[in-house]
Amino acid sequence: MTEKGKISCDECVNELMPVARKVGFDTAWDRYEAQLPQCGFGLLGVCCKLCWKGPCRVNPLGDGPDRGVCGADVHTIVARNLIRGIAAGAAAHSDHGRHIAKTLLEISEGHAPDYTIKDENKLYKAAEKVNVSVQGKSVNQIAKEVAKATLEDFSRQDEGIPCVWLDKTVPASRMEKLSRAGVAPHNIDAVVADIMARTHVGTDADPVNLLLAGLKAALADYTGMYLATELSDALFGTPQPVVTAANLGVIKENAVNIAVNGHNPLLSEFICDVALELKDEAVKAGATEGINIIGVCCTGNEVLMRRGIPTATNYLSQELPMLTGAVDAMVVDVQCIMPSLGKLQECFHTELITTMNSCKIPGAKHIEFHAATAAESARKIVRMGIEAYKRRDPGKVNIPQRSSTVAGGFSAEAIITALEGLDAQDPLKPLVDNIVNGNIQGVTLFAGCNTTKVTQDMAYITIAKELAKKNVLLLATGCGAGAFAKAGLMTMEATESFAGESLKAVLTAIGKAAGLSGPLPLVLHMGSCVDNTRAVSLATALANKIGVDLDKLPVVASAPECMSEKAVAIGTWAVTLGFPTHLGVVPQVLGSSVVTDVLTNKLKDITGGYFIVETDPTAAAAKLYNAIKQRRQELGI
Ligand code: XCC
Repeated sequence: MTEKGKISCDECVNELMPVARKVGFDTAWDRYEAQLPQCGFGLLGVCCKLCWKGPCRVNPLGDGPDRGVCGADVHTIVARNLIRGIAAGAAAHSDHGRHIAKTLLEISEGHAPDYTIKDENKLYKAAEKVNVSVQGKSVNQIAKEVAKATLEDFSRQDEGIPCVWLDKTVPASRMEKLSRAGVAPHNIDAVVADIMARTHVGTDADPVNLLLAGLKAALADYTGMYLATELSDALFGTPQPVVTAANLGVIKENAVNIAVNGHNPLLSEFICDVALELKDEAVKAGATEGINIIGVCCTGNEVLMRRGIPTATNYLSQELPMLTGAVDAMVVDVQCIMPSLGKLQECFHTELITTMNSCKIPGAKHIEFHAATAAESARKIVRMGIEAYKRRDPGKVNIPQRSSTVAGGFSAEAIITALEGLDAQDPLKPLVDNIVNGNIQGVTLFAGCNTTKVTQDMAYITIAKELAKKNVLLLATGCGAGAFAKAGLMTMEATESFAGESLKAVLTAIGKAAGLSGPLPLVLHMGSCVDNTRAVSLATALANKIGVDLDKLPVVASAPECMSEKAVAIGTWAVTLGFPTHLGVVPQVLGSSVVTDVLTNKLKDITGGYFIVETDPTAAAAKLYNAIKQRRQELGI
């Protein structure tokens, strides 16, 4: 149980816990409880198991051995553990990006006939970023050259040339700073491999040198994310504002419910298409409302942003949709998928279907996804859902009737389009003007996960309300966006209720100019975790417009429930790009005073960014606001 005793702010969780008990299933919260007390050495980051002479544990309080068998001290151990996490995060995000880039290449070569390039303008924008001229070339030819230029960010051997998707997406002054510090990656894969190599036993022992390699890997993570988002937009469309719903009430009793879970839109897009195509088969099976696709975690965010597919829940409560007894299939791709789902599906009729070679789960059926046969796989999966529906036990159906309206789809482009309503010639001007005059004090990007260590979603909601009151513009991605969506904070009503007066006035002016019936939502949904780079693209546009570097902007980031290695990588690049970045969960580094000092203090001198660690949400909001105020002061506004 978390300190305050409440496991989640999401009432659906409380409602379905008795069902979990009834079917004899331990949820993530139960499993957390069973782990307590968690290992104190692990929490401090001082346990080293990089070689089989270990595991070695160093007591940072000086009570016991102060070195591992090889002689590594606590600083080396903590730094090595941390940067291995960053490398894993970078590997995960960039593998997603590589998959998208390779699919673009396959499409351009005619090997993925089911796909089309839905947003040619976005492809042209990508071409400009990777220095591909579009003059006189066919869309296919451009796609091919963009894909190849992008894949060079995974293969370039010249260490003097930085990754193009980093170089062209941050202000020139930031790029200079990164290059000077020697942390600009030339090749995503090489940088990840470098971390594995330098953390091998008996290699890099200097904590600062290790951390610098970590910053480089974090920027490789950024690069992989950026290209994943931009090329996904080219393939599937750039999100535009869309209204949908969130929470378990989106599951329909009279429909074949198919949940998409994970991160990658390559297959889920087809599942959505095929759901429409096979509606009659579902109706024939008795599902009068046809096929209902629902999202979980970030695959959910992807299809919410582009198609308005409702979201069922975020990471920590991903076991809940199955517990309703009304999910007929859950299709998963990669990352943040709980292995427990394999066990849980045994209690229900649900088909759990894995689709990627790198992600198989005992208990699941595997239908391997290939770009060449995407629609065929999607049809097979949807038909499995229809068959499972016929086996659904109505006696086990238990759908909490709770859902909130969500206005999502706020890509950077969508925000700019909305601003064009106020100034068609210079859409960023109204935003800059309102930041300068203080109507908008600053911007906070909420990112990151859920964790059992705190009350699910609570810190997100508390910090957002505190900052909104103080006229801070709020953006969100990933499971943070899921928290706000479920809590009804992505609505115009939330703006009316919780925004400070001047923020409300600005959001209303933009909303009205954009043809909405009221203000923009209190929290703008920018997408999945890979889409955090959408916020950077907006920040970079702002910085370039004002003529300053990113570390001068009153822009901060917050990850109140960070958990995954991807979140560690994201937090690290946010700091490397110059943003004050809040962590609401204590990072596993406190065992080393050197590493802690670099991350929360010394890094400021190199990148301008720093970590703020604060587990109390109200205090965190105050610290984030102070960071914004300080930036404003330094800018003289
Ligand atoms: Fe995973 Fe993206 Fe974290 Fe959620 S936020 S728990 S990484 S699903 Ni990205």
